[in-house]
Amino acid sequence: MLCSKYSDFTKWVIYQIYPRSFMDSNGDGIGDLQGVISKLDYIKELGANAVWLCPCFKSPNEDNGYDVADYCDIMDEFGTMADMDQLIDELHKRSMKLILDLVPNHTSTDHVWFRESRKGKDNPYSDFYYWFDVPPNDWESSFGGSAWQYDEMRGQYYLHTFAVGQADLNWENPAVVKAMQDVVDFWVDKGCDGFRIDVIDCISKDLPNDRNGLGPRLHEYIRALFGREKTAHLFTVGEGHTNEIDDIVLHCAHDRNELSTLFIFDHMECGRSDKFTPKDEGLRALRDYLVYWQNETDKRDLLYSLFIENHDQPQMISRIGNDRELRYESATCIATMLYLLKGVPFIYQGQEIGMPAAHYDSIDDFDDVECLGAYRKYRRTLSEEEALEKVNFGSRDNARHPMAWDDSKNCGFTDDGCEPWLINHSRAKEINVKNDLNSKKSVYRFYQELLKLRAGNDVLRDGNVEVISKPEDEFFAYIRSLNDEKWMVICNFGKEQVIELPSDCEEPVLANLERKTSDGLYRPYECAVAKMIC
Ligand code: ISL
Ligand code: CA
Repeated sequence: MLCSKYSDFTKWVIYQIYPRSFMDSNGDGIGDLQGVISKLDYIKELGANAVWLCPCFKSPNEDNGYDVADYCDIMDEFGTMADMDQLIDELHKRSMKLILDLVPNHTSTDHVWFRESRKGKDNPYSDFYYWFDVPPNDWESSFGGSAWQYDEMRGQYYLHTFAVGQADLNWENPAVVKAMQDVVDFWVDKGCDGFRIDVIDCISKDLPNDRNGLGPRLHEYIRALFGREKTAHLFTVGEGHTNEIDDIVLHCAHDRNELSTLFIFDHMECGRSDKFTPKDEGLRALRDYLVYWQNETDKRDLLYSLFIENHDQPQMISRIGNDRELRYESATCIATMLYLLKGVPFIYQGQEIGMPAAHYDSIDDFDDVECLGAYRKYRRTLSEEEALEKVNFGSRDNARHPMAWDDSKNCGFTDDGCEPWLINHSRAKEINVKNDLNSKKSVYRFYQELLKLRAGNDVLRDGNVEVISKPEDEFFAYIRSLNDEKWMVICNFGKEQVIELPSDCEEPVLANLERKTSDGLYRPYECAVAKMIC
């Protein structure tokens, strides 16, 4: 049996960085690796001990790095391999881990594999991609339009599940499997500690048949990457799109030698009826998903990924919380709800200062390839104003604006004299790291306390979870227990109310508002964590 890989991962706290938007070190308006290095202490002091970097490999940036042109080289704008070596070194010096973003489903059409492949049917790369004389099905690209693109040079169609510049690799070809193993090994040799794997469940396809769930050889391919002696120690989190527990077991059960964990996405639908349409619901919706998945993963001893934000999602706080008057309360209450459950925490850049969604008045202020496609579609039936509302609500740009470090013109992300690659966050002057740290209601400091508590407390990390609030309650209360020790976590939703708890607790060691245990009144989004008197 290859892995003892699961036991320690609940001690990891992973901070996700979108490098393009995190910190610019050289005044060209684009975040870079030196920028990341300059902020490692900020991340460590928050309480994270691992960094997941979104793709930082050579890329023409049709989809911000998810179109990789060379997996073993660094994107020009982000720096050099020397910068990456230094970053790995600086992380390890701080006892922090590095998780890279592996994109195995597709390459950029600028990748040398594709450039060779399109030349004809008889070169070593000719079968690296899916080529057909006529599209064998009517699949649509996730970003709109047909998923099949005619290539003049080759005189055939190739598959692109995402943008036209992202050609799907043909994993049926053993040379593709080998090439991707080499990529993984290259980074493991450099000291990379784990991978987030982009759209992992897309890599096996059943062509020319229609898409019918997970491809037939998926597990074989995952094991080819991560079930080997060389890779068994890695932390691996797959970006999957299944919500079926049986599929998740097949990916993540201990004896499968596949992945450490999988992002499960259904709770990300909280507060919306589709990607671009809001739905009026609050923290209760999130609680229901969390309770369900805690039960399911616990029963099967699977590692659950605790996350509510990433670079593809408009901020959760704006959908289910109050991101105006009660922004601090909402942000800290949601964090408490989530991160004291069982699993491995992920924090997306800006979440730790309670950054909400942004808002703009012109489509010219948007960049995200997905939302521009959606805008064009909406404009066929909606007014400009209505279509803009849709895009403001659902655009992935929400999570991709430059990180707001202070309240200067370019919010400390880049020199004030230059243009950031994407417009500054519309609320950056008000909400930024500097203002947050100066505030009595600092979301960052609350996160610090929360993560410190979790780090030093086996019960809150690994203990059993017992939910004591009822489904109809407008609050969430759960007990974590291990051996004879018990801790209570109480999170009130949007309304003020008296919450009667079944047993006695000591004074809370963590709360987002000042409170006493004797007082049963909870204000909106108030939360508290206390040791129980057993
Ligand atoms: O972003 C989404 C919804 O808005 C998702 O459907 C997303 O497209 C899907 O989760 C795949 O995402 C990943 O691969 C894409 C890339 O654009 C995303 O940034 C990445 O997270 C293609 O590589
Ligand atoms: Ca730069």
